[in-house]
Amino acid sequence: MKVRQADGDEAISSPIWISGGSSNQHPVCSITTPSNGSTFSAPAIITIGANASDSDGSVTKVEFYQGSTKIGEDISAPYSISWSGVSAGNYSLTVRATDNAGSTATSLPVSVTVNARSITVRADSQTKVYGRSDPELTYEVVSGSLMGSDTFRGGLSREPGENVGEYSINQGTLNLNDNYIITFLESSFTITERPVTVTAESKMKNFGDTDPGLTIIITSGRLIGTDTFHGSLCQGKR
Ligand SMILES: [Ca+2]
Ligand SMILES: [Ca+2]
Repeated sequence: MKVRQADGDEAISSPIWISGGSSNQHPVCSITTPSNGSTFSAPAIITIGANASDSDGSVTKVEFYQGSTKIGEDISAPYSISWSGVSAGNYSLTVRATDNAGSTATSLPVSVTVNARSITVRADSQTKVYGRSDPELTYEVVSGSLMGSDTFRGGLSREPGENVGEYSINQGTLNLNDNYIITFLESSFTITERPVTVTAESKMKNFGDTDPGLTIIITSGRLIGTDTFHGSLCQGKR
């Protein structure tokens, strides 16, 4: 731009671009794919395609947005990007075209939904003998699958208790990232009776003496913690 100063000298500024000047037509653009309301499964790879044109010049770039966040651009037709690793959620997509004169235009938005993946996990049923330590609580995926390098976090837990009986195995802290909805199927944890073999010790007495105390010894297995035998032995004739 040339400027005449008060003293009559002329100065030349660096170039000034005037966006959307009256002589330049704005470009036009629209999203061609995905269609409005499309759904995907997380983590999604979404190909976004756009048309863009400029009636009195050329399109120099098309930028792709999710909300106000730019997710990519393409400088040559056909205009498209692959948006990958998209988490579950709702997104509003737009494209913005720029022409050779620096004028821009933004498309109408397209809404897409990325759904969390369904996965069903079932606890394996477990048993242990009374007094033993718990086996590892394991599970299996009975429907759905993990994507890529996704892994489970945390682990199962069971209803507390150490006596003989049946307890439930529940989800505990087992979890996945927000791209999944877990359905958990509980299973049972059974504590079984502990086998203990006892043998009465042989006793003798002389005729007329009082009976000696009858005693037992454990010949296989053992008692747990402070457990004791109840009741008493009876004597029979042999
Ligand atoms: Ca133009
Ligand atoms: Ca291209």
